[in-house]
Amino acid sequence: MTTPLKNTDFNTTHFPTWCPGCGDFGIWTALKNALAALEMKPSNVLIVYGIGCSGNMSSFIKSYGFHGLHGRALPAAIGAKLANKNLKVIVVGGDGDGYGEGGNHFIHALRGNVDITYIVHDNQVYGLTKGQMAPTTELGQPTSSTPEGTVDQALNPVALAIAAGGSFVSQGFAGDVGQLTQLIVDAVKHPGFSHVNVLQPCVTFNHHNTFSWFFKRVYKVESVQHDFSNKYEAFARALEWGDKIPTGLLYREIRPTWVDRVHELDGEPLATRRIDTIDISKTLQSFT
Ligand SMILES: Cc1ncc(C[n+]2csc(CCOP(=O)(O)OP(=O)(O)O)c2C)c(N)n1
Ligand code: SF4
Repeated sequence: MTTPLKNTDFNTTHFPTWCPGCGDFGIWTALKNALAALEMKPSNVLIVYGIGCSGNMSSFIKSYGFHGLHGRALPAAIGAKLANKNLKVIVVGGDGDGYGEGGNHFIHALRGNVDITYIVHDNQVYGLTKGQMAPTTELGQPTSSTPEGTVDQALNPVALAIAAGGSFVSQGFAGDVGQLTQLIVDAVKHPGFSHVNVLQPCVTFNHHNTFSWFFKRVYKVESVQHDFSNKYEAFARALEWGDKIPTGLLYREIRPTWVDRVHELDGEPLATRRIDTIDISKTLQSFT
């Protein structure tokens, strides 16, 4: 009998260098929890990282890793997945990296539906380079590059993901590690491109979207009987920002992956896909 994995099995010899209190710690814990719950050995998973405080996680998680160019994590990850379809591929990056520099890759990854998972640390600023405005910075928000306030409308990543054809679109919060762990587990098990946008307070450079600001606004979509298979309902929820912000699985559909489509062109029938359900409650209890 094999010994169950623990989240500490994914630690490296480096302790994170993030600012004390940064939301990145919650995402780091949730990702390690999820890898352990999924029984994914470090040698069976590739994590591709963007550039930023978020991408610095490459030094703090034990697995195969690739830390490439700013905004180019998704194409590297898709290439790796297509070269080795048995590899579990996860991408970790920031909102600047993924929705700014890499915005085009994000849109096309969503519609392509390659079977990888994309976790975005959405802190509404460029953290590593000291707090410049990011695509998700709220309109009018002063930042180090816009001291008098931004004039661009903020991008809504989850609404964009649904509109662009995402087959698994979800939103977590770095202050709720339990829910985020479950979302990452479900995302990795989803057959297709899965997107987890994580609301992640940057305690050093974003003094507006703080932990307490989010705690007052986030609510779990399960608590309002949200139908994640209804695209219109999902889109309406995804647009919410301000007084209330939804977390949880917003939208999911099962459709052929990019590889399935290629096989179809080769004359093979489309695979019948299903999502396995596993009970990770016991494993989760051991993390609390
Ligand atoms: C092509 C390119 N442009 C700019 C930079 C400088 N740069 C490094 S990290 C970064 C911002 C990262 O912000 P984000 O992706 O939001 O991640 P965070 O640090 O907030 O986690 C920038 C602009 C770079 N490395 N490469
Ligand atoms: S600058 Fe912000 S995002 Fe980066 S480690 Fe510090 S608190 Fe976290």
